[in-house]
Amino acid sequence: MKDEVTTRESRVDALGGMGCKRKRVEDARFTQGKGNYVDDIKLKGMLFGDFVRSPYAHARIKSIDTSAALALDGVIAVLTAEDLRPLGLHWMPTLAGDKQMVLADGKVLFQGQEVAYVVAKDRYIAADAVELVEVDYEELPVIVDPFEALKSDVVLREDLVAEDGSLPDGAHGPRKHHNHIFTWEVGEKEATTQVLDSAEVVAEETVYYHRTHPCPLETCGCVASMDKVNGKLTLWGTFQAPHAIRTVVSLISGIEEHNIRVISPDIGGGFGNKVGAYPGYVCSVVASIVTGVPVKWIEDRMENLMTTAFARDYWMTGKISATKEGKITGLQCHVTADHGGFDACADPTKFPAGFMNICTGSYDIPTAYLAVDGVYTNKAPGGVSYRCSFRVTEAVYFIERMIEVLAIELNMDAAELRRINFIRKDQFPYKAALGWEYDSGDYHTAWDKAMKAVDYDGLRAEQAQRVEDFKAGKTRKLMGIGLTHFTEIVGAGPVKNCDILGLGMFDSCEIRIHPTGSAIARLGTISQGQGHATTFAQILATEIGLPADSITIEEGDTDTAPYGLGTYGSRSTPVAGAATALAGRKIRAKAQMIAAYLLEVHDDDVEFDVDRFVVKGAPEKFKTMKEIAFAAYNQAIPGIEPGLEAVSYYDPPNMTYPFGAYVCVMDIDVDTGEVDIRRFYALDDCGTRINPMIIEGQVHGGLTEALAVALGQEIAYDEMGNVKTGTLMDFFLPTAWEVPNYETDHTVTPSPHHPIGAKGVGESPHVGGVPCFSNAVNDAFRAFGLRHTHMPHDHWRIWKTANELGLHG
Ligand code: PCD
Repeated sequence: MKDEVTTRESRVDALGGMGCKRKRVEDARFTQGKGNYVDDIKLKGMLFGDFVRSPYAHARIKSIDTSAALALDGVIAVLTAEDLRPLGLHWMPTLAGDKQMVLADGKVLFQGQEVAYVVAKDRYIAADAVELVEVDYEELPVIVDPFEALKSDVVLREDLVAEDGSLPDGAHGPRKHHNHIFTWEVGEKEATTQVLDSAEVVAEETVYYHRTHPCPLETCGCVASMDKVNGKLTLWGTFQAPHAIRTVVSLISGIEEHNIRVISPDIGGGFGNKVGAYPGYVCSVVASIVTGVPVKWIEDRMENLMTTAFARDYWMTGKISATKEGKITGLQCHVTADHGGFDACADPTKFPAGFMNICTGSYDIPTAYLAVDGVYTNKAPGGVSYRCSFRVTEAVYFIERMIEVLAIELNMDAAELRRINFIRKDQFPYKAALGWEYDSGDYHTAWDKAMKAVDYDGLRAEQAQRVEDFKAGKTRKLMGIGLTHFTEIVGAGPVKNCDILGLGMFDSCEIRIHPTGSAIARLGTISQGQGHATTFAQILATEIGLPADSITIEEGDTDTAPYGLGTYGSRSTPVAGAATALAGRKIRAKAQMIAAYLLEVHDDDVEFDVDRFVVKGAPEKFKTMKEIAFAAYNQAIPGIEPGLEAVSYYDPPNMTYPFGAYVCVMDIDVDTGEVDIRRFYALDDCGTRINPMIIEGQVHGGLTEALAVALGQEIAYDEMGNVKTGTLMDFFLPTAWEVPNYETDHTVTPSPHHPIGAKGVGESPHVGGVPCFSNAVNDAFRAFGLRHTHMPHDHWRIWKTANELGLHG
């Protein structure tokens, strides 16, 4: 028999399970233009929506005249807040417990805000009609600086001030000023102050993480189709959380949830941009309900950059203390968080500043205190976790800059300072001063491996020589060595801590095995390019012993997929990946009973072996999973239901804490401000690795977005609130030209609580990459007296730094 001569190893290989570099199954369609994106959806009689947007950042709306637009041939309707008011849909709830105007209700609060929604027969007519809507604005004073906002008499959110002038509490407690949103405090204030006051060495710095924006290739959009005959609404859209969108649409429209079907088809990148709900979705749904035909809305690039959810915009002022020998004793951080016109941050409810309280980083810091003040300004709302788990990138940038500044203060090597403060392997699970319990880590091993790989001492010697040469006039190029050791926190859940709009952050997987031994598994998450169809099949192949190639993974259709909270915050592997493994184990448990019956032994006398159950002690007696699958459908087995299906809803006991050690080596031309990245070494530890090739791709992508953010990508405003970087001419999107060669490496420290030991990885390279690039730029100037300079480090800013340090002679 063929099976008897097949080795165990070759049976493992044939599955294409965990740990192998399985080729991405989705790429067959993506690379041949066969993907099915929202804008590919074309329905009979479909109409198109487009927005009239405010040219002003702060203005009162005195009147809107839609008559000329309505008179244009092909225009079906023009919606304003007045039309939505009777339905109660002129405002909508945000993910952060605030509310946001769907269409301008009396005033506008940021440039590009939605004022009216034109519905027309095609996109071009809609765009022409937008030009014909006449809006009479009265300009109001504009506030773009959050510190100014907290002092100003100008009230941005008149809806949040009571008639007697008092300030009602916000979603996160009392407010200090009419432009203040919340204060969030974690840790021990008094104790930290005491530690800082009595410390031998204290370093202090203000670190600004500039406002930027995720820039997926595909912008946001949707197609709403109300079928008035059977009362069903179908909504296709670029949603990172389709089930949550279904629930929200049901709650705000009153349509029962079973009558709403939300479909996320292929998505051209998400990066956090597609987590929240936008006015375009609400207006398209209303327009379809009113007209009875499908309505499509797709943003253009400028609309995407200027109006959908921003990222970062955190002013972080910190103090870090240490002994003379460099042992860190305390950390304090105050953040002024610019949230724009509405608080629409996509964070779990209890965390108004996301997971900013991971800001003690990879270090054993006994005492810490964090306070965050959220502030309204005349900028676009949002606050998404652009390739990071809810403000983790801000937290890591903060601590990794503070470590560098402390190293300067101590006159110490920054690599050594890190090494003596890392949480030790034997301290895990480690309870951090700001509340989190890190599941596992081995930072020293990773760090030493990184230092060795790049020949750290050699690099420092070369750098010292370069400084000499520069001073001697032999070169105009400085050398920077950027170091970062980051710890991430990904995989929200636990339901007890984390919910979005009251929806607990669990996730799910449902598996059906077909009689011939192939399968379909559906998940509550949704891939935006990460390769879920490839990797989740690998998890299952290993768990249930059927080849990955025989397993279809389906996500994104709420009519068929089990409820889940979606894909962002690198939560798919930690949460849905765990659900997948556990659903697989349920399948295996039933398969075991079937196998025992077929082999005429007791359940406990068979054991799982790669792709089969064998009788213990008699390996020649076995039933393959394929045979068992067939038996599940064709045998009447006493006491066992026919069929082979399982579902698992997984509420993780804790988050997972991936980490990594990165080194960047760059040359900086002092006269032009240009940087040349000579080397970038990235060691990632994401626990058990499902697909090393996909991980490498994730690291390349995350590092490239890190390079973008650190070296130029920014949403900048002038003092009038005009967005200065609203096109790809001004907004930096790196191409092959700017991207260096990345060297990837890894260690494996499994998560102790995850069923397969895996942690997330998709965001790590971004979270670790941003401080690493930034530290390299700062480090290049350390020998010339620089402590800290703000990102983004574009050529002009670098030139300016060099100039301010007197390096231009
Ligand atoms: N993995 C493996 N292993 C491990 C882990 C992981 O293999 N250990 C793989 C998985 O399976 C997948 C990936 O890797 O496939 C990823 O994963 P994760 O980490 O879990 O994540 P997810 O959840 O899936 O996803 C998410 C992420 C995010 S978050 C982001 S931004 C980004 C990243 O993802 N995005 C994106 N990546 C990416 N890619 C692409 N292509 N696209 C996109 O869009 Mo947020 O929060 O949203 O901001």
